[in-house]
Amino acid sequence: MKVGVVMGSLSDRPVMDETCKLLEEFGIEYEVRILSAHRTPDEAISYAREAYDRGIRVLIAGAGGAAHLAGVLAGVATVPVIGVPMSTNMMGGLDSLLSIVQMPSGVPVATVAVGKAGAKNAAVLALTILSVSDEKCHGKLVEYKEKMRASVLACNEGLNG
Ligand code: RP5
Repeated sequence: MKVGVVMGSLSDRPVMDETCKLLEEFGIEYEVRILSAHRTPDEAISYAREAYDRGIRVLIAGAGGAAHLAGVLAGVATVPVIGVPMSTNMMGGLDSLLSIVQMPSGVPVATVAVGKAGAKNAAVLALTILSVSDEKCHGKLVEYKEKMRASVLACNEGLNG
Protein backbone atom coordinates (compact mmCIF):
# COMPACT_ATOMS: atom_id res chain seq x y z
CA MET A 1 0.00 0.00 0.00
CA LYS A 2 1.58 3.27 -1.09
CA VAL A 3 -0.90 5.94 -0.05
CA GLY A 4 -3.23 6.16 2.93
CA VAL A 5 -6.30 8.33 2.35
CA VAL A 6 -7.79 9.29 5.72
CA MET A 7 -10.89 11.39 6.34
CA GLY A 8 -12.41 12.70 9.53
CA SER A 9 -15.96 11.65 8.75
CA LEU A 10 -18.02 9.71 6.24
CA SER A 11 -19.44 13.14 5.30
CA ASP A 12 -16.02 13.96 3.74
CA ARG A 13 -16.30 11.02 1.37
CA PRO A 14 -17.78 12.76 -1.71
CA VAL A 15 -14.86 15.20 -1.75
CA MET A 16 -12.17 12.64 -0.94
CA ASP A 17 -13.51 10.36 -3.69
CA GLU A 18 -11.86 12.83 -6.08
CA THR A 19 -8.49 11.90 -4.55
CA CYS A 20 -9.25 8.20 -4.85
CA LYS A 21 -10.39 8.48 -8.48
CA LEU A 22 -7.12 10.14 -9.48
CA LEU A 23 -4.96 7.71 -7.49
CA GLU A 24 -6.71 4.91 -9.36
CA GLU A 25 -6.09 6.66 -12.68
CA PHE A 26 -2.39 6.92 -11.76
CA GLY A 27 -2.29 3.23 -10.83
CA ILE A 28 -1.21 4.02 -7.27
CA GLU A 29 -2.13 1.51 -4.58
CA TYR A 30 -4.09 3.14 -1.80
CA GLU A 31 -6.35 2.42 1.15
CA VAL A 32 -9.11 4.51 2.73
CA ARG A 33 -9.77 5.02 6.46
CA ILE A 34 -12.28 7.09 8.36
CA LEU A 35 -10.48 8.25 11.48
CA SER A 36 -11.04 11.39 13.48
CA ALA A 37 -8.57 13.49 15.45
CA HIS A 38 -11.33 14.19 17.95
CA ARG A 39 -13.66 11.19 17.86
CA THR A 40 -11.07 8.40 17.45
CA PRO A 41 -7.75 9.99 18.45
CA ASP A 42 -6.12 6.72 19.60
CA GLU A 43 -6.87 4.96 16.32
CA ALA A 44 -5.77 7.94 14.22
CA ILE A 45 -2.42 8.11 16.02
CA SER A 46 -1.85 4.33 15.81
CA TYR A 47 -2.60 4.40 12.09
CA ALA A 48 -0.06 7.16 11.47
CA ARG A 49 2.56 5.53 13.71
CA GLU A 50 2.34 2.24 11.80
CA ALA A 51 2.06 3.79 8.33
CA TYR A 52 5.71 3.61 7.25
CA ASP A 53 6.17 0.01 8.42
CA ARG A 54 3.03 -0.96 6.50
CA GLY A 55 4.55 0.38 3.27
CA ILE A 56 2.67 3.66 3.15
CA ARG A 57 4.80 6.44 1.72
CA VAL A 58 2.30 9.34 1.68
CA LEU A 59 -0.67 10.12 3.91
CA ILE A 60 -3.54 12.28 2.65
CA ALA A 61 -5.92 13.60 5.29
CA GLY A 62 -9.21 15.38 4.58
CA ALA A 63 -11.07 17.14 7.38
CA GLY A 64 -13.26 20.15 8.00
CA GLY A 65 -13.98 22.76 10.64
CA ALA A 66 -11.59 22.35 13.57
CA ALA A 67 -9.61 20.19 11.17
CA HIS A 68 -6.83 18.68 13.29
CA LEU A 69 -6.58 15.31 11.58
CA ALA A 70 -3.65 16.01 9.24
CA GLY A 71 -1.72 17.72 12.04
CA VAL A 72 -2.28 14.87 14.49
CA LEU A 73 -1.14 12.33 11.88
CA ALA A 74 1.91 14.47 11.04
CA GLY A 75 2.84 14.61 14.73
CA VAL A 76 3.73 10.92 14.74
CA ALA A 77 4.04 9.86 11.07
CA THR A 78 7.41 9.53 9.33
CA VAL A 79 6.00 9.99 5.84
CA PRO A 80 4.79 13.21 4.18
CA VAL A 81 1.27 14.29 5.17
CA ILE A 82 -0.96 16.21 2.76
CA GLY A 83 -3.94 18.01 4.27
CA VAL A 84 -7.18 18.62 2.36
CA PRO A 85 -9.46 21.26 3.90
CA MET A 86 -13.19 20.57 3.55
CA SER A 87 -15.58 23.36 2.66
CA THR A 88 -17.85 24.31 5.58
CA ASN A 89 -21.20 26.06 5.87
CA MET A 90 -19.90 28.54 8.39
CA MET A 91 -16.79 29.90 6.67
CA GLY A 92 -16.65 28.22 3.29
CA GLY A 93 -13.67 26.16 4.47
CA LEU A 94 -11.47 29.02 5.63
CA ASP A 95 -11.72 27.55 9.13
CA SER A 96 -10.56 24.15 7.82
CA LEU A 97 -7.79 25.73 5.75
CA LEU A 98 -6.33 27.68 8.67
CA SER A 99 -6.66 24.70 11.03
CA ILE A 100 -4.61 22.58 8.62
CA VAL A 101 -2.07 25.08 7.32
CA GLN A 102 -1.04 26.77 10.58
CA MET A 103 1.19 24.02 11.88
CA PRO A 104 3.92 24.81 14.40
CA SER A 105 7.52 24.67 13.20
CA GLY A 106 8.89 21.16 13.06
CA VAL A 107 5.62 19.47 12.04
CA PRO A 108 4.80 20.25 8.40
CA VAL A 109 1.54 19.45 6.63
CA ALA A 110 1.49 20.10 2.89
CA THR A 111 -1.83 21.91 2.63
CA VAL A 112 -3.79 22.03 -0.62
CA ALA A 113 -6.84 24.05 -1.70
CA VAL A 114 -10.27 23.78 -0.07
CA GLY A 115 -12.65 21.18 -1.46
CA LYS A 116 -12.53 19.12 -4.65
CA ALA A 117 -9.66 21.03 -6.31
CA GLY A 118 -7.56 20.33 -3.21
CA ALA A 119 -8.65 16.70 -3.11
CA LYS A 120 -7.50 16.26 -6.71
CA ASN A 121 -4.26 18.12 -6.07
CA ALA A 122 -3.55 15.88 -3.09
CA ALA A 123 -3.45 12.92 -5.46
CA VAL A 124 -1.21 14.78 -7.94
CA LEU A 125 1.11 15.84 -5.12
CA ALA A 126 1.26 12.26 -3.82
CA LEU A 127 2.15 11.11 -7.35
CA THR A 128 4.85 13.80 -7.52
CA ILE A 129 6.35 12.73 -4.17
CA LEU A 130 6.35 9.07 -5.18
CA SER A 131 7.78 9.82 -8.63
CA VAL A 132 11.05 11.08 -7.11
CA SER A 133 12.01 7.46 -6.40
CA ASP A 134 9.70 5.51 -8.71
CA GLU A 135 10.09 5.64 -12.47
CA LYS A 136 6.61 4.29 -13.18
CA CYS A 137 5.09 7.10 -11.13
CA HIS A 138 7.35 9.59 -12.89
CA GLY A 139 6.07 8.35 -16.25
CA LYS A 140 2.48 8.80 -15.06
CA LEU A 141 3.26 12.33 -13.91
CA VAL A 142 4.80 13.28 -17.27
CA GLU A 143 1.78 11.77 -19.06
CA TYR A 144 -0.67 13.62 -16.77
CA LYS A 145 1.02 16.98 -17.34
CA GLU A 146 1.14 16.44 -21.09
CA LYS A 147 -2.58 15.58 -21.18
CA MET A 148 -3.40 18.70 -19.16
CA ARG A 149 -1.29 20.88 -21.45
CA ALA A 150 -2.95 19.44 -24.58
CA SER A 151 -6.46 19.88 -23.17
CA VAL A 152 -5.82 23.56 -22.35
CA LEU A 153 -4.26 24.27 -25.73
CA ALA A 154 -7.18 22.53 -27.46
CA CYS A 155 -9.46 25.21 -25.97
CA ASN A 156 -7.81 27.69 -28.33
CA GLU A 157 -8.99 25.89 -31.44
CA GLY A 158 -11.60 27.97 -33.22
CA LEU A 159 -11.49 30.64 -30.51
CA ASN A 160 -10.74 33.45 -32.97
CA GLY A 161 -12.95 32.40 -35.85
C1 RP5 B 1 -14.56 16.85 10.82
O1 RP5 B 1 -15.77 17.43 11.11
C2 RP5 B 1 -14.81 15.98 9.63
O2 RP5 B 1 -13.64 15.89 8.88
C3 RP5 B 1 -15.92 16.68 8.88
O3 RP5 B 1 -15.41 17.46 7.80
C4 RP5 B 1 -16.52 17.58 9.93
C5 RP5 B 1 -17.96 17.27 10.19
O4 RP5 B 1 -18.11 15.92 10.51
P1 RP5 B 1 -19.57 15.26 10.68
O5 RP5 B 1 -20.23 15.98 11.80
O6 RP5 B 1 -20.26 15.45 9.35
O7 RP5 B 1 -19.30 13.81 10.96
O8 RP5 B 1 -14.08 16.09 11.88
